[in-house]
Amino acid sequence: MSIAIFFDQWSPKRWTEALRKALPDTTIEIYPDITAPEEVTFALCWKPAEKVLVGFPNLKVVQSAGAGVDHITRTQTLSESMVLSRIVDEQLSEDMWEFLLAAVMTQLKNLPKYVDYQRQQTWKRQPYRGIQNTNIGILGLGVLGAYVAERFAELGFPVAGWSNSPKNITGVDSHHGEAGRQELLSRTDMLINLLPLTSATENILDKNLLGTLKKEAFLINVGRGPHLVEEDLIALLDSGHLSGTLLDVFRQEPLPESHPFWQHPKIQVTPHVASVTNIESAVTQIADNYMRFHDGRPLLHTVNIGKGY
Ligand code: NDP
Ligand code: OXD
Repeated sequence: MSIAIFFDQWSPKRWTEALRKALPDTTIEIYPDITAPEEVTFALCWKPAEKVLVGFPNLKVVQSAGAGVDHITRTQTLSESMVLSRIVDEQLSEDMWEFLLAAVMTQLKNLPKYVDYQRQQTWKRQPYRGIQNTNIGILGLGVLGAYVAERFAELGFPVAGWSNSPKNITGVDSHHGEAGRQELLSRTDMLINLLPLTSATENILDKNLLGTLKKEAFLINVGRGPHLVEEDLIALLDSGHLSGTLLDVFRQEPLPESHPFWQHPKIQVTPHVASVTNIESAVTQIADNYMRFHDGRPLLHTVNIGKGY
């Protein structure tokens, strides 16, 4: 039994050191330097190369190094007998909350606009919004969405959320289904996308959905790049529908130099930093999951492979 690490974009160095410390008796290798592929039973992945896992006939557990699993489900063929697991970490929820709070408050008080005005030496007041009259809509009320929804509600924002199944979250209006989504969108001033990327949610942020929002609404996408139909967003922004958007995730990361998002006056770009996995706490979870697998106990934070999240 051994663990193999498949990281196509992140450096595996600190992860490998931490994992070797946590599991000193376990063989841990980094792809492509795997000495015995048939010994690999547990794969730790972040954006693994397309179909790379087929070369490991005895693989039983595929562990995402982050909260999302789309980088695995969209590139690998997982058998029904495999277990897919992900990171769920309180600090990840807290960091997401802090990022979204900063994004929303900055927007409410027009701070990006004043940065532009300063560059033009323009003294001009803008009308601003307060917390009580800013409706927040959140797509996805899972571990992250539910957490941030409750925090926004505690601050006094009117908050509504949308998920597959109804939720009971203090201070949050729960919606589900097509009609529920329409109702949420038509009232929303700030739309936050925290859905996982699955076949059901790909391209969900299109002209129909975004067009249902109020004219002055603002979009924050911290889910995944392929949720968004980029041409639809640009067309809506250019036509004066939507006041702007903050995008943290993209179809191609890093965002290519020539991409129109970089220069668009209504688009703010952040480099996939809304909430970054903490290596130490992630490795503690991963080592725990490995020992659970080793001892035949149920794993933590497993994902329904059929549903894709
Ligand atoms: P969860 O799996 O815990 O939650 C997913 C939520 O989405 C659930 O409420 C689920 O509904 C809902 N959902 C899924 N599919 C649909 C659908 N078709 N229609 C309506 N609702 C749906 O995920 P997390 O909250 O942990 O994470 C969400 C995503 O955030 C991750 O997948 C990742 O893409 C992104 N992320 C981004 C980061 C960043 O830095 N930008 C950092 C970490 C994560 P139900 O509860 O009813 O099943
Ligand atoms: C994650 C992410 O899924 O960083 O953890 O986006």
